[in-house]
Amino acid sequence: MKKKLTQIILSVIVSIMPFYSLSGQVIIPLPSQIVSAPGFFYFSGTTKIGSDESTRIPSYLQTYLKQRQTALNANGNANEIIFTLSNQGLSEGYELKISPNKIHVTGNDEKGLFYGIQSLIQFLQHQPLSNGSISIPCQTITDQPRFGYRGIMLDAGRYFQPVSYIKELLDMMATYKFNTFHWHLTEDQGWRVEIEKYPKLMSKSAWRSETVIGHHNQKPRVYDGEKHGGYYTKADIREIVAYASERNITVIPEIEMPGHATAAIAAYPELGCTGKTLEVPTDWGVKEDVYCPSEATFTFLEDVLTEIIPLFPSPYIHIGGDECPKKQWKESALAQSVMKREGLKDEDALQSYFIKRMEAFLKTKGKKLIGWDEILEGGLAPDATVMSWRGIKGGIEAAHLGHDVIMSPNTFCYFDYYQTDAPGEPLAIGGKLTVEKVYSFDPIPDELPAETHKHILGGQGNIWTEYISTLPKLRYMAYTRMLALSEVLWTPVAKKEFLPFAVRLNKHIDYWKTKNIEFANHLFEIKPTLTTKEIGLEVALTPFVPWGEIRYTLDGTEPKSTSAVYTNPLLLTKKTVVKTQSFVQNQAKGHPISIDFLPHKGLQAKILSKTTPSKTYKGAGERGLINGISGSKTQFNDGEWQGVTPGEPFSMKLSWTEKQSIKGIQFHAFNDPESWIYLPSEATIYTSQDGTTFSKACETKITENKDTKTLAVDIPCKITSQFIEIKTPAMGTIPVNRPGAGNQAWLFLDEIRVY
Ligand code: TNX
Repeated sequence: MKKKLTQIILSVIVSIMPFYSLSGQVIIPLPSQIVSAPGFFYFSGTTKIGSDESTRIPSYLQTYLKQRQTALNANGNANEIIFTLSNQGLSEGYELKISPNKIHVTGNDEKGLFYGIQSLIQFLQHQPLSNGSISIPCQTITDQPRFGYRGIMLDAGRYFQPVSYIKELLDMMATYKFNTFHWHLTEDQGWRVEIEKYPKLMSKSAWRSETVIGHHNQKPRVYDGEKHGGYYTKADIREIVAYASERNITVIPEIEMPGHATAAIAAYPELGCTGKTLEVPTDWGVKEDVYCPSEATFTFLEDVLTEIIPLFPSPYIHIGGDECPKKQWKESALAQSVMKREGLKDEDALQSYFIKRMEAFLKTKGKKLIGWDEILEGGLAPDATVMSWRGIKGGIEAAHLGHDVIMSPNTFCYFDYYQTDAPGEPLAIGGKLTVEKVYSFDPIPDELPAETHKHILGGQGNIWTEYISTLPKLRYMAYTRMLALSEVLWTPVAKKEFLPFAVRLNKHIDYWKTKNIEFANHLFEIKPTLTTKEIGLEVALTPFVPWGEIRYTLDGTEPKSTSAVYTNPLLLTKKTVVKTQSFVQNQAKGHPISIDFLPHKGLQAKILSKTTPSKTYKGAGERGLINGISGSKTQFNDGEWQGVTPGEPFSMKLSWTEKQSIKGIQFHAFNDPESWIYLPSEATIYTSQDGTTFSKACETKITENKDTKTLAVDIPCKITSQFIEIKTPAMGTIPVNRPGAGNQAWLFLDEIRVY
């Protein structure tokens, strides 16, 4: 009900003032508490910017505030902004008291003061300017973060980013109150940090001869023929760390081990298990060349960390630990002898031994270890902090074990995924993660008992860069979702509400555009809800955010400002293409979307039983597999595809009120080994006289087809029956040499057409 009301109020407000904020609220992340008061503070050229002795405000902020005044009224009100430190209250918290004559920013500590100023700056950026002054509505903001760890990770390994790009990212992070920059400095495709003891890391590992163009899965592969690389000198690193520190951001370096290490092994083959000469990889994916657990490797890594540690004041060092294929360890006499020597039962235990040794080393240097959730496999190092990326499972397990956790699940925090299914998006690694989904993230999952909550330090958004090689693309992929995550990590859960956030977000996106920083904006997209009715399919259209109106066509043409305005759900009874788009004041916004409805016998069937899909990939609901709409040809998390929980067979039983004469069944299966999704080996149709006892009617074997992302499986089957069942067996484990080897494969199904 509350949501409904907000929606109505919002649509009224936004239809009058389409792009303005709600009651003056402009700040992202939304503060914990705002108490409005009458009147305005007018910021102008005559506003006095003061500070009492006890405070320390970074000089660049003082400069910013002064600069902001230069274009403003030189004869404005005599008012002032003052800053103080209170030395009480939660760290990073602040109070911003805005009255007609004075703005008083009080920081609970220097960090709090910094964030108070960030909020003030947002007012100066987003409040309207009139008569040469910026009017800020009077109010008292009392604010503090929900989590102490608010991170963004940048992958410098896949592409080297110049220092200036990183500074922009750090500026954005500071504006939106992130306090940790996780810097992924080593990868298969490039080593990015100067280590004096090992010069070949800079001369060889930091460079690759060329890079694959387009998506890694595309065959045949095409390469750009251009040498790519670079590394940060120690001076660069000191510069970044200092720049970050001035913005209340701690930099955590990541030196990956034992996997994702091909670039280093290419320079020093003795670090690998095979001794083979390698080149720095020019394509993506998980590589088999990993560090061998030899003493030479440990010496190398300890030497590297010994040079790294003095550069980074952070209490943590990230050692990676993810995606380490064990094939070479299985085949290596040395690795096997270490296992024997240490009494380790398998290669997972060997990885655990590896990480524990590194943790012990880091401890001698006064540093704590963080690793990706694979470090749970084979046993966690005693004081390790776990960064949960394969969903939240690893985080939950680690918190139960009493370890600290940073939640960074790919399902909510991967900014390299697509942001929409709409066509026209720049190339991304795959998947789909909308800004709304990021916003819905809660780093403390319901299933975690209260006493373990203290172990969830916070969350982190990850910018993996296989497909992000330029600054404009980084902005497009990361910034919009980063703002959503900022609110997840800062704002109290009870205050989080997507629509009001979206209104503020749109304003911020528009503001940055004026500074030539282009964010992605999918806020004008339309979400269809499909409901099967007795005589067809009902299509309800909801705008992502209720701005302007939705227009549509049913004749396959693109919607125009004169096309029909959508008011009520559409009932489709025959093959139809619905095309629809948002319009604000007759201007088309966002992208058009298209719904292709193709009816079949399944639409009128009753579902007798059906395997419950996985919680994460529910598809389009109970009838989603027989709703006349096929899933996307390129993305499995488009809301149509259903993921079957790994390890379970799939079955769906349908019945009709009378016998049907059926010629066959066709269904789609997704095929994306990079994402651990495989085709089923076979599919079988059963029929029944009574809906209880089913017997086999037809079956088909499916052979793997590596080149298509989706496969339409056709099972011709002439039957006359009132009841049918379609079944596929449980999927097996992922073979070695494939991403996710050893895990159970996923099956993704969509439209099961009964014809
Ligand atoms: C998995 S997340 C990886 C990265 C890739 C990323 C792409 C993690 C610890 N490993 O190496 O870049 O997926 O989304």
